[in-house]
Amino acid sequence: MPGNQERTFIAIKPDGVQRGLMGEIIKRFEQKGFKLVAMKFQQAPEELLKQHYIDLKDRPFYSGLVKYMGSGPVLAMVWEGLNVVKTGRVMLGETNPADSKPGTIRGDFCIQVGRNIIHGSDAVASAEKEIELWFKPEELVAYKSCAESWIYE
Ligand code: DAT
Ligand code: MG
Repeated sequence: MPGNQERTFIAIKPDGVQRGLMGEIIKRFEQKGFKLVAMKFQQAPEELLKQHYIDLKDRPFYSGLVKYMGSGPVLAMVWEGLNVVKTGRVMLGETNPADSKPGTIRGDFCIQVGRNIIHGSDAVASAEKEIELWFKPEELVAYKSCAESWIYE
């Protein structure tokens, strides 16, 4: 049962928001059976975005990436469930949409790596760091899902 409480940080980037894909993306995580724990719609401050992508600070696309992420509001979310970090990445597709299979979010809805509409944590440890960066502890909502025993055996 504790494995069912793994959490990942998912963010719909400014292009995903502007293109009206929030509902579609939330729907996929909901229908899969994952549980929404937190959600925040915001114009993210530059400092937060720089910190979020700090591991990429030496890459040539870093400043463009931070600018793109700050070019409009983002929808930050925390989703919970068994293997949600890994499965979430599978649902997203590859970093480059050109390599993403149809049926994945990036495979279905975008074309270029610099406009790939969604972020998802790549490991349990980075998920923990990202959740802490984007949310205060009291913004994570504890509740029991009535579907739980129909999703997990
Ligand atoms: P992911 O978002 O799949 O975890 P990442 O962490 O390696 O990928 O990179 C973060 C974001 O940076 C990625 O979603 C899009 C952008 N990016 C990555 N590689 C890029 C590249 N070669 N050119 C332009 N943008 C890139
Ligand atoms: Mg990444």
